[in-house]
Amino acid sequence: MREIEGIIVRGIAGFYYVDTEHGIVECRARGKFRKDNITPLVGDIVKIQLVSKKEGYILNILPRKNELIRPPVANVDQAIIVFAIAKPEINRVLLDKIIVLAESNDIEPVICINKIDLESREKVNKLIEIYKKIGYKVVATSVLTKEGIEELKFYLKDKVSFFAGPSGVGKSSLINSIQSNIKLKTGEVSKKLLRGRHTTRSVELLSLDFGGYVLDTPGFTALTLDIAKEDLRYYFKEFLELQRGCKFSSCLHVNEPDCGVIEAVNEGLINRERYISYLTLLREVKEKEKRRY
Ligand SMILES: Nc1nc2c(ncn2[C@@H]2O[C@H](COP(=O)(O)OP(=O)(O)OP(=O)(O)O)[C@@H](O)[C@H]2O)c(=O)[nH]1
Ligand SMILES: [Mg+2]
Ligand SMILES: [Zn+2]
Repeated sequence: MREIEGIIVRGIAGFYYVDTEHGIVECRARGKFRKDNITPLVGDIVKIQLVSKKEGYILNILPRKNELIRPPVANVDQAIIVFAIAKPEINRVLLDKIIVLAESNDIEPVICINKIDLESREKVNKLIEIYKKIGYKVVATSVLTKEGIEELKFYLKDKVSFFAGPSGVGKSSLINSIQSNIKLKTGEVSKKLLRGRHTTRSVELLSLDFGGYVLDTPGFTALTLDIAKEDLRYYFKEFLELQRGCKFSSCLHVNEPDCGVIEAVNEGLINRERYISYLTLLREVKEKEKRRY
């Protein structure tokens, strides 16, 4: 019987659906990795043994590049961090928090500002320039006018990407607009709260015609950062150079004397909102550490 390689795109009740050169193969897990207590994850590259054209079993899981808990997925290359320019209003602290989460998991962030049809180009540009200047990939999109969709496709090509962001920002709508055979459920933004109605649930990698996979995720309201307070500063990319100017190498850039980061904020070299996000997240991380003892 033939052994082939593929990627797990979906798992339900002990069955794993593996995308291979011969199409999707339904597999059970039977390999020695079961003894090691490793559970196959969506995104895992696996060796499978075919027992028929469309059925087989997983023999081996190849080493993972990374592994996320929520959503449970392995080998993610990049996070498409989606926020809307309006409806719902953008939350900059949450945006910066998701960037930190991605960076700390070795996942490249790509920032996608959606619903640009709802605001002036000026407001959109002002926002995206802040992140472009730091060195992030940024794409401004509208599902309505199709602006930016080709650029988004360019970023998705040949990569495993997951879409993250609050509910109602248009993650599922964006994925639908990328490829006509994908028809994810999308929801109306609730008029009362301007909050979406969590329309996305299952963990499934969707295969793109032009190469690559995407994973839709449900929007969230709360996210916890599991990093040490001393490490947070390293995930704000634009601080890296400037914090060498701090008097103390242990400087957390809060109120220490001769702080290169605070100076840079005052000189306009670091965006003030980004610095406020840093302070807010630092407080959050400190609180969390305190509760641990
Ligand atoms: N004006 C405008 N509306 C959009 C755009 N993209 C999505 N929407 C609308 O925003 C609402 C929410 O879209 P969804 O795609 O369901 O949002 P989501 O991020 O997947 O939400 P969850 O699955 O709840 O996390 C829907 O009513 C969409 O039609 C856009 O570019 N412009
Ligand atoms: Mg959705
Ligand atoms: Zn400092």
